[in-house]
Amino acid sequence: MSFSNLKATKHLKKLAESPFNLKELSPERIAKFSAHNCGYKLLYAAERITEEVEIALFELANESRAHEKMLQMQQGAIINKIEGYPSENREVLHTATRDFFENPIKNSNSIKAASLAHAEVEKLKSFMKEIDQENRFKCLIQIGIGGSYLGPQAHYEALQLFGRKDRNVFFLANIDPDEVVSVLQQVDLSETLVLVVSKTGTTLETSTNEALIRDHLQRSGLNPQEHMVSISMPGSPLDNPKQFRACFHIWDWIGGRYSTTSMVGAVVIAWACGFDIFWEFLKGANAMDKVALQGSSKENLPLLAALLGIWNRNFLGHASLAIIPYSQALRRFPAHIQQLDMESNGKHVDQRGNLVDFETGPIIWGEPGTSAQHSFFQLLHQGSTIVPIEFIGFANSQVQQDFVFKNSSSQQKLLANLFAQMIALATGQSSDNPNQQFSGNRPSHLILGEKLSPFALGALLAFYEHKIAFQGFIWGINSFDQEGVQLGKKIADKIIQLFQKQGHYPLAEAYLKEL
Ligand code: G6Q
Repeated sequence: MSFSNLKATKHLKKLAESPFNLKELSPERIAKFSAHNCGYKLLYAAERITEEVEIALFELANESRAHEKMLQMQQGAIINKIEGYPSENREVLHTATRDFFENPIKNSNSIKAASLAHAEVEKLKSFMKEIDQENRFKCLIQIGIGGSYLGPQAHYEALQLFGRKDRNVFFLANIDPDEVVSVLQQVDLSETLVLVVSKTGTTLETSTNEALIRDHLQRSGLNPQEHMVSISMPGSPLDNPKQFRACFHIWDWIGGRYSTTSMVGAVVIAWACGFDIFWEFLKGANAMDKVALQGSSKENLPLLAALLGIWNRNFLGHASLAIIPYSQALRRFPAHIQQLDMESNGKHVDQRGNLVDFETGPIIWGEPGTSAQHSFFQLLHQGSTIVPIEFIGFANSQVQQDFVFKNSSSQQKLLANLFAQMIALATGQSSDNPNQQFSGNRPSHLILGEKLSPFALGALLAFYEHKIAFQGFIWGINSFDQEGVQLGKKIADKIIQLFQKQGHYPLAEAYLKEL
């Protein structure tokens, strides 16, 4: 049954006519609307819900069989499909890339996938030993775009403080020639390892940048094969040991944006931070995968977050969602979640190909706090559009080296600001001066951890992956394809051909004439 026709949807619509007034925020409410699991607390008293809404949201999850679909996903059912139409028709098994710890999922598809993924991890371990013994490479350039860039970059940066100080990482994603120049200016190619990451091995930006770097290596008198490593699907143009000193694999059952825990993110993290850090990161992701299977209760944190998001999107009508980590290490995390969410749930048909008659994924964006407070928070407090916020915070700093100034530490100041924002947005302020009035009732919640360890980062990544998947299950859409990016690519290919034919800047008119 479609999302719009579910009994719980109708009930929630009624309840949304009088959402909770956040000006009544109280300590009891904060205690009541909180849940914890896997080292995280989800504090959601500043969402406009009541107990009745919470119960109805879980009814929605049950009616749409969200929990059952999560189990099917992790067991390797073919869920990346649109019934009755040509579609990717694949399993969605990114969880298998870390399912080698306690109680692995038992199903032939997932067991097979996990054993393939585990073999790659073992291969990585030996490769890292070899590279460490050589002690030659001081820089690494990761060439790749989209899912082969955003997740690896966000998570490498989040773990950078645990990394080796003598190793520098650069990412080359864009096809903009200035980016190539900028990276080349910062590295000595003779000391550089180059990872070429492309699941398909055919992406225009990545193939172009690979060719440019290969050419520079050759022109510097170096042997590209000694410097380059590939990560792609078996049989792809990059899966070629004659051209790469090592070829790591991913498979079509791992979506690009869900590939951070596969070799796509593994090689750079293990090289920069050490294999053990990467292993802990995987363990954290796996622990949250298990939480997502825990059933339909608030301890299932990704499901709870999915439901809160649906409340804001479908029942309170908020079109946008800001992700604000109070952690500088997570500076690129919102960009990764932006792709993860918008490419997964920015869909207009359901899994049977019918146009949906309800809203799907919101517009996702964000930057770290407190910097964001000095930028766009004005609009969040007093603008004419209400933007719900997901805050991310940690009780302790990442490396526990804090600084006391004026009787409080920097970490305390950071957290104080986070809590202050949540309270100000929720409760607002009345004033005789209209310009200093804050309407309040601007919803948010907080996912709060102890410290951003590699384990906690893995758990946070999986928390978002599963939150997004749960929303897709409840909406009945396919969160795992990305047809929406194809049309622009096709047109760009034709315009490139026009460049080749005409040798000068082709106007849009020239393209439109050829149509
Ligand atoms: C992610 C998308 C997309 C993809 C890039 C790069 O889910 O599919 O962002 O990751 O287009 O693709 P390749 O890894 O195949 O180069």
